[in-house]
Amino acid sequence: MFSKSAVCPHCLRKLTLSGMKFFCVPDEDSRHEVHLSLLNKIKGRLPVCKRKFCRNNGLTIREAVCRKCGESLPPQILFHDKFLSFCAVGVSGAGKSSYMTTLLHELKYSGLPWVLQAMDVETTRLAQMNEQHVYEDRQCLHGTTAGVSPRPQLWTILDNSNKGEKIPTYSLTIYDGAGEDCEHIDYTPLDSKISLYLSGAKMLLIMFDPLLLANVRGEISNETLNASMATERQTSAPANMVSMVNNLANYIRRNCNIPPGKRIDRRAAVVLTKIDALTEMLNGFASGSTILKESPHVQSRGFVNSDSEMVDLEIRDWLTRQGETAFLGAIDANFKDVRVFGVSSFGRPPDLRKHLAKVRPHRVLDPLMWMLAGEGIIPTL
Ligand SMILES: Nc1nc2c(ncn2[C@@H]2O[C@H](COP(=O)(O)OP(=O)(O)OP(=O)(O)O)[C@@H](O)[C@H]2O)c(=O)[nH]1
Ligand SMILES: [Mg+2]
Ligand SMILES: [Zn+2]
Ligand SMILES: [Zn+2]
Repeated sequence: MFSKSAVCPHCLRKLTLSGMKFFCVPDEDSRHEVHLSLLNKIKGRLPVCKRKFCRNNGLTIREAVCRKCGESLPPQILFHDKFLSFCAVGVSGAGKSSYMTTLLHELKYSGLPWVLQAMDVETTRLAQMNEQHVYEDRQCLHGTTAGVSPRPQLWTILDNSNKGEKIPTYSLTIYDGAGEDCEHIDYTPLDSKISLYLSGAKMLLIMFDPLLLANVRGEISNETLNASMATERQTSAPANMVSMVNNLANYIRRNCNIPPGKRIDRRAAVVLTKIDALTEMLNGFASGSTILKESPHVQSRGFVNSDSEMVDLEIRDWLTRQGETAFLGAIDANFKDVRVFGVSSFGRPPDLRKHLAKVRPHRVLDPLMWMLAGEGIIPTL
């Protein structure tokens, strides 16, 4: 039976069986629509091709489009138990796409009792390309194309931890756009899709690049700095994170009809990226800090709240020492449910030729575990 809470990942409207149009695609050049039978509707099942002489005759259809927005959808999306989604925001070069790449890799190989599957070919293609780039060619990614709406990346998580007969499945949608588009969020008419993703995602990942802070730039070597910045776009004018957070919040308020004085009722994970580069700093994190330790969540099979609260505190303290109280003020004033995280996607800075050493991600799963705990999928310990 399909889920009552399904949403279209493209237009974020509620999705039902009758809200989809189904197609049988026997070969590349031909496709024909297949209608739902009354029995399909009653039983909540996908239709089957009944056309005589069609080579797919008798097979369940595998292509569909959303009737509301016309975008194509994997029909199996309807049959998930939970719908999770997050949207990454942050200036260009903050490390969003690198983070997504290592996050997915860790999800696959971390030893969690989960199986991760792409739901459509585009998600598979992008993931394979990024994975090849980072893990095999050991290269940094290119900047995400600006000015076009990013395709939502559609994943299924099969939860094998449940020993019952039915394996729970979760749909995980990832929106990773171009930083350039986030930077102008409040004053250029944005692609209407990006705005939808921002207002519709269950959790926002606000990615914060510490290498943009004047204090940090003064303390770490030029080598590390140059290797850890997106050369094409990022080296000039460090963007102001405070105004970005405020603009983002105003934007969500407007789109979701939240009055200015009210905090936004949405999970916001503030993620400090590239923390590997900060180990050079004298004024960095003290040795023995929790943030530098191995993350405990995966091993504990749950979200260890005390660990996460400690990391949150350590980063807030660090940001305060860098004089960034305005940024902390901005996130706390705008979002009700905020937690600060620190991650390193690569584990150490790339070399000057942008070549990566063996990739050893640090704490990249933490923000996701926080979201899963909030959804009741894993326990909070
Ligand atoms: N030291 C260090 N550098 C990183 C890390 N992750 C990313 N970088 C650097 O940051 C650059 C930009 O990373 P991306 O992931 O492409 O950034 P993005 O936020 O997706 O950028 P846009 O797509 O332009 O919005 C990379 O080329 C690396 O040089 C990290 O974990 N450590
Ligand atoms: Mg990107
Ligand atoms: Zn739709
Ligand atoms: Zn057919």
